[in-house]
Amino acid sequence: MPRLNDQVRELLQEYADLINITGGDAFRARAYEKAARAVGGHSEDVAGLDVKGLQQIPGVGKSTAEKVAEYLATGRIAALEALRAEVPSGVREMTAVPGVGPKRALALHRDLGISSVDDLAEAVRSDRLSGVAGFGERSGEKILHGIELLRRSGGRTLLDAATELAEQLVAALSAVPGCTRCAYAGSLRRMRETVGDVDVLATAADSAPLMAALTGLPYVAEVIASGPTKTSVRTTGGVQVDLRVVPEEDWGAALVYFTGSKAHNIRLRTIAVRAGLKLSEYGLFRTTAEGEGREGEDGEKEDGAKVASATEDEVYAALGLPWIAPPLREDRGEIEAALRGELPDLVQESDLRGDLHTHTDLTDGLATLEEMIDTAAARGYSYYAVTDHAPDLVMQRMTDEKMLAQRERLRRLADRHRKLRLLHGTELNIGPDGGVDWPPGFLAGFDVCVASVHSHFTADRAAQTRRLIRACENPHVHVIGHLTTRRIGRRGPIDVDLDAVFAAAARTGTAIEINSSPQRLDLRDEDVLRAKRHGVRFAIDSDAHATGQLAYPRFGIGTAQRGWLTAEDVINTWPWQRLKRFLRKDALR
Ligand code: DGT
Ligand code: CA
Ligand code: CA
Ligand code: ZN
Repeated sequence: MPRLNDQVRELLQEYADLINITGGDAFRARAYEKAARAVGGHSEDVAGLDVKGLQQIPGVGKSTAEKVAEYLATGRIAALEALRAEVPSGVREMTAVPGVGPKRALALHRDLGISSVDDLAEAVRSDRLSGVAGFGERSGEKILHGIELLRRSGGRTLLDAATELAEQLVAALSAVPGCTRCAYAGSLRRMRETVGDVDVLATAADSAPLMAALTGLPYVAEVIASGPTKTSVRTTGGVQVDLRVVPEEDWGAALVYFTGSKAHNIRLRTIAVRAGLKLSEYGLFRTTAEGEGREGEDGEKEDGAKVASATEDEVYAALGLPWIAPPLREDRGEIEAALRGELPDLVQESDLRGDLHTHTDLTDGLATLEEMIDTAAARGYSYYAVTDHAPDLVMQRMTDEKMLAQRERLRRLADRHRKLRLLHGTELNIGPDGGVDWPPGFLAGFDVCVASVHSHFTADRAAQTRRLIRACENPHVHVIGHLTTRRIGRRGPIDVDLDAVFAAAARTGTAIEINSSPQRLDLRDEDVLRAKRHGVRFAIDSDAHATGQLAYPRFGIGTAQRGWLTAEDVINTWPWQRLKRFLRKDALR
């Protein structure tokens, strides 16, 4: 839950935006905007303040104070609700797209019926904006770029874009003469679902050629700071990159330090101090009570004796710990587990034997059945499920006939793919009451059924919980797809009692998906940890809608590792015979 002041700031900002969008007094809008910032930045919690007290905050006038007081007392602001009713929330999101703004957003909504950022992108791509007043020839391009920037918003970048950038950087810097080692660190190495910036670490005797190579890259738009040990730049895509160059002998200590997380590092330093050592990005050193050595940053004396620094293994070992995999380095119990010798044997991408959630051009995929299957075969899988959308997702126009014809076509392809077991499946829609698209007789014809929520996102907690538990209890539902339906940076999760759903999934032998699409990564890491405690099994799937997306599981694997999963927890690492037994849902028979 955000701080109350931040909640109030958001509401006032929204109110200001809505005034602008609806063509209200620009002066008033600006006053609310200013008040929003004032409340957000105010050091005292607004919770304890009355109208008078609120007005003491510089920039907060009487009518703002009254609205805030109303919110504190009732949990809502009537005037805001009234404006919200006039403007779809998607239109407000559109105003945030650079190059659109309130007036244009409203015009697009009124004249073209565009009511979300997604609609807007679609309209640009299908050329619906050309000829509309105020939109010149290059506007479309600018808007698409603006949408991309917005989607990175909150300053954070999605994992696929960050990974691609980091791999390019590492390749470019590794090729610089004198560079002996180069890798990315930070939250990206820990496989967090989004990254704030990309941290790259390199070793060289002379850092200058590496720094010059970075600032000279064609996709570097701005040099934020540059020095002998650290250079920061911003790419044309808006992502910040921090490059640090250290002597080769300090690689391990620097890699531990810059991989983080900060919380993990703090725990390591505490362990070091207790052992009479000092850990920094330069190495692990012995400290002496009143030594002669040079003074460290925090005033402790070092006697100069370096205990470890060349490799991560060496640094952890000197602290009495085994090497800890980066996705675990969040101070979520990994230090304790390491001390007990109980670190999990994390699931790896190479453990995956198949993909259980994929689409073709029969519904909203871009590639044909044959193309998807050929790509899956090239990945070396031993089984592969095609799971196109079921009929209740009306825009996909699925019919029984189309589904059965696809099954025939898939069965015929089996001859061409003797090493790859082809599974015919579907992605069912979990209805508001937990029912799914087809009757049991038809469902029984599928090898595997994923069931997902694609509608009624705003149902209340009790209803969402009930519908998902009922889906788990369906003997034909094997996997719950993208359980919370969130889209990172664009749509929040549904309100659901996850523990109740996890318990039902464990009890009924229903797997929960880790949807590997970098836009979803649903379940997220901390919920994976929780689900595992309930004894839930997982499926790490691509939800691919194109051949290239069959590579997405590398991101889902990151989330699974951050959730401490082992191969045993993940049904699509199992040999086919074992998976086949799981798909019978014996618990319900
Ligand atoms: P991000 O970029 O927000 O997704 O997250 P990180 O973890 O990549 O954070 P970043 O880029 O600020 O710093 C990279 C690593 O450097 C971080 O994980 C741990 C280390 N680090 C940075 N600042 C500090 C600090 O003040 N204390 C400690 N112990 N470590 C730090
Ligand atoms: Ca970072
Ligand atoms: Ca950084
Ligand atoms: Zn889906």
